Amino acid sequence: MVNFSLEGKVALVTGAAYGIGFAMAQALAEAGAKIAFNCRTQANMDKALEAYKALGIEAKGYICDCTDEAGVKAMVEDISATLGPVDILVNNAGIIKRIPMHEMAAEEFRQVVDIDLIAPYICAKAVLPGMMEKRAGKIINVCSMMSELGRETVSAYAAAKGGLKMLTRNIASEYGQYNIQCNGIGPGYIATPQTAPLREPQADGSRHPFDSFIVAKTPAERWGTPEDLMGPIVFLASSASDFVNGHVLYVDGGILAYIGKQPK
Ligand code: NAP
Ligand code: GCO
Repeated sequence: MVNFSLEGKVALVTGAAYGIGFAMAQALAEAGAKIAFNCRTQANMDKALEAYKALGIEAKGYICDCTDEAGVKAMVEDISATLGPVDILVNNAGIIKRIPMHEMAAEEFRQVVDIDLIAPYICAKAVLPGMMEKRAGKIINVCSMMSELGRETVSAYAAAKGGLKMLTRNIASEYGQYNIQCNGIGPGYIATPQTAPLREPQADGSRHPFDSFIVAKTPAERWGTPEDLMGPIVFLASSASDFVNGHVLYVDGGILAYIGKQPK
């Protein structure tokens, strides 16, 4: 029988105070996993803990910047000591800076790569020893349309998310022998705080041009919601996907398959 249950598993979802990470953590909890998550501010932590509690989820929260290798190591050690070794890591934490590349300071480019690519490496490195010892583990990296496509102003983000796709494939290649599966999940355009600037109504009340552009580029003719990621993440975190490795599961309403709505 296909098993989607996560009973007895410990999941760490990075950046899961809100947005896509919160929804994925909720899904993993509903499938039976114990949840740990991190974010960078006490204010977001407090709000997140309230939100998890309202859903009946006893999430364990950590104030930890995913780029801080010592902090991540300490967080993973504390999770192991209190909840148990991490069975499932979802590298969700991420930022974007929308700046034309020729105007982007190298420091800004580095910050995006640091959080969106180096931090997933840091977090994966922290959980791998425990997974190798157990000879079982799931690492899921949150990729993007920009793992496959480019667009104006997101050079650093696309470089990082493209790199994250290849890091996913490399972890899968190097650690598959330990029964560790590493896959990516690639959301399309999802309505969260990260994309709010792309959906804000114009001063005259009309739709943001990018909002209309994305709806025209999506066969489903809508933006995705964080809830659209809940089923796919349970699949990738469960034994139902034990022979799926190095794959990026795109959850995009069909954007990558579609040339875009023809002008009328
Ligand atoms: P979001 O609403 O901006 O949330 C990002 C989360 O990451 C927040 O919880 C934030 O918490 C946390 N975070 C950021 N930097 C961090 C760091 N250095 N250490 C720890 N936590 C950090 O973004 P989202 O839309 O939910 O996106 C989540 C992930 O999905 C990101 O990797 C994003 O690139 C990816 N994605 C988003 C979309 C989309 O359309 N929304 C599509 C494809 C992929 P704090 O600020 O409190 O630390
Ligand atoms: C952008 C958006 C996208 C989404 C997502 C698409 O500015 O183009 O923020 O990058 O966040 O990554 O999959």
